[in-house]
Amino acid sequence: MHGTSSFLIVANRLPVDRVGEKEWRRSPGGLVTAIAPVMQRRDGAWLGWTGAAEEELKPFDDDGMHLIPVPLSAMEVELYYEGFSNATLWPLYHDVVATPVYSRVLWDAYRAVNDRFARAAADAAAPGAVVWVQDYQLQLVPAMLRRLRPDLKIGFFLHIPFPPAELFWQLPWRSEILEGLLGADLVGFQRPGGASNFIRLCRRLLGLQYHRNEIYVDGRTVRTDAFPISVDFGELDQMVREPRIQARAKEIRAELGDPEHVLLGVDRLDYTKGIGQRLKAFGELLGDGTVKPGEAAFVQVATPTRERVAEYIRLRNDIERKVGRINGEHGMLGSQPITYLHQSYSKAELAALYCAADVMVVTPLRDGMNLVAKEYVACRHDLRGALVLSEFAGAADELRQAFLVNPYDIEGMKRAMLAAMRATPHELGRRMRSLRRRVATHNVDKWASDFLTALEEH
Ligand code: ADQ
Repeated sequence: MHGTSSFLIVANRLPVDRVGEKEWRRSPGGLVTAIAPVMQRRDGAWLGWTGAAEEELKPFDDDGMHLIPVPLSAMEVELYYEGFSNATLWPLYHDVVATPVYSRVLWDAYRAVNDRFARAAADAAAPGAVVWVQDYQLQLVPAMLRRLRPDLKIGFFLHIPFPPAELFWQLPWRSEILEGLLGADLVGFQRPGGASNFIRLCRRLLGLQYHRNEIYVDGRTVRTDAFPISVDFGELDQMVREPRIQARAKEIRAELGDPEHVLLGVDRLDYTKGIGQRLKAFGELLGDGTVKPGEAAFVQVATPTRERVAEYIRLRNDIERKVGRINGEHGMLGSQPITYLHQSYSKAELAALYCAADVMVVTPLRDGMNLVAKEYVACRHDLRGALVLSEFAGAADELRQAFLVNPYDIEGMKRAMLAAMRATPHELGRRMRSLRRRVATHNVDKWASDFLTALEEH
């Protein structure tokens, strides 16, 4: 018996968060917004975990979407999610900026959970359905699903970087992961470099033949390409024109003591985001007197994330110590150079923060894309504001008019932050106009439709 969904998204998490006992709210994020219309047009469904362990829920409808929960036990959350996904794959795929954990117990759990997702997808999909599998937690699903349902059209998109062969080689289960991905008809990456790393590995590790961006495996052709993800430019551009957002932005500046320059960082509290490096650079600008206390305020919003994984506990302590030290050395009664907020905010509050910030500081050590950089650009129709952006973010391929920096180079970061603070309105306008042109024409709708068109034409 096959299911009835002719379009299926398979992701680690469902696109809704629980509010209260029985209520759900659509999770923020462009992916859902971009996919929702396709789901409604095609009788689509979304398959994923609810975010709570040991919970068995029947499929349900919410916000016009058909949602199919996949249960995880508490042990699986620890071994598959916190373990293999976030303590093995996440650091390995981000240039080993933290040391990956290689453990057979974690791998076994990853394989078992991927198998459960594949079976659930096989049950839900209508004959010949299009199935789009998302991200690093589910890399074995394409091949597992193909074995169960060879009639399906299967796409896979990796939201994080795909590492160079020299790093991927470390993984004890490197062939299994590649074979898992090769079950898809189309394997999408954020950057062209991800696709070429993948092709190179398929050739060297599995001895497969390829031509340009097509790999030949078991008499099938697997296509691979780059599809840089983006944001809902129109929605953000509209939102920041609302008087309430502009008023809130003014209020934020006033609360900060109306400094000449407001600098802003917005990230999940993750060691790949380069938060410590940017705070160090800002602290040194204060320390060497280049920036006077009271002249500039740095707001760092860091959303809590993966709080039970050891590296994240270490990172939180490290950042909080750094903030304390800089504020202790350079603060004054009633005014501190860094405002650190370990909290999540609504879309509207984030938009107001973006509008209040003269300099947006986005300095990951490695990042698949980085949506925060694109959100900032989408919010600056006033053509003011400067974006300081790491060369190691996928977004740097497109946002060439940002103040590009190497986050490992503290002197270079100080220079870039200073240049951004001192730039003339004319220069800022020129840069922002070009950045906005890019994000407006390459928004999240284009990302989703480019991927799905390529998959369906395959
Ligand atoms: P992330 O690593 O989560 O995403 P990012 O692309 O910046 O990184 O997306 C973060 C999202 O969370 C943004 O939409 C941002 O607005 C939101 N956010 C951040 N801090 C917040 C806060 N305090 N309160 C509320 N919302 C907050 C992964 C990859 C990226 C890739 C995306 C999408 O690591 O490289 O760009 O997926 O593919």
